[in-house]
Amino acid sequence: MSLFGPFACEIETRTGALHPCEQVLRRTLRDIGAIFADQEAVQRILSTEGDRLVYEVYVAEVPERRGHLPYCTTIIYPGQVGDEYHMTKGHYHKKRDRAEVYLGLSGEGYLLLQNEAGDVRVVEMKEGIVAYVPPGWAHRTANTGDVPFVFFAVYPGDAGHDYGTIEAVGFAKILVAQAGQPVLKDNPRWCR
Ligand code: PAN
Ligand code: ZN
Repeated sequence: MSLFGPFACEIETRTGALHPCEQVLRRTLRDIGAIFADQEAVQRILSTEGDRLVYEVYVAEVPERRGHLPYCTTIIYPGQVGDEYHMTKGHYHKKRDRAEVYLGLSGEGYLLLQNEAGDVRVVEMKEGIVAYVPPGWAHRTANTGDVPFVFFAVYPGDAGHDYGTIEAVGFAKILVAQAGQPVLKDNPRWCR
């Protein structure tokens, strides 16, 4: 079904399910293990517990082209890899001057942002918090709570996604649990 005219979708705010949607992306630890700082923990989990679902994205049926505003929901399941919280891969927009808006729907987490000068910012998120991702800032989210962290995102249709830059250099900071609280630390694997 192609919905190029006006239409509405429904979001189940606890689970993040979006109906109707174009596709559901599922990211498991086996797929995205390389993003975590503690690679021994990744291997230990995979060999003792097996693979696990880290996050899902429900993508609305909106064309990814100029003039449209594609949107999606992201659900990050609670959990840690070593001390580091479950998180998304993170990306820049291919067109660096394209911004994005996130709206927290349920659970709690942090938005981590980093620009190409290596400056890092964090925004704490929960239900009802609207976070702005300005042009030129890479962005990643982490679940710091015990239940799924769900948020809505909307971005310009011609933004594009550049995952390669973050895959290559990572983020300068990581979000880890210390005595049960989220703490921002230098990323030992950051290459710059
Ligand atoms: C978000 C993200 C989503 C998943 O919709 O795409 O949270 O994160 P990754 O794309 O980094 O895997 C967004 O920022 N879109 O532009
Ligand atoms: Zn984005």
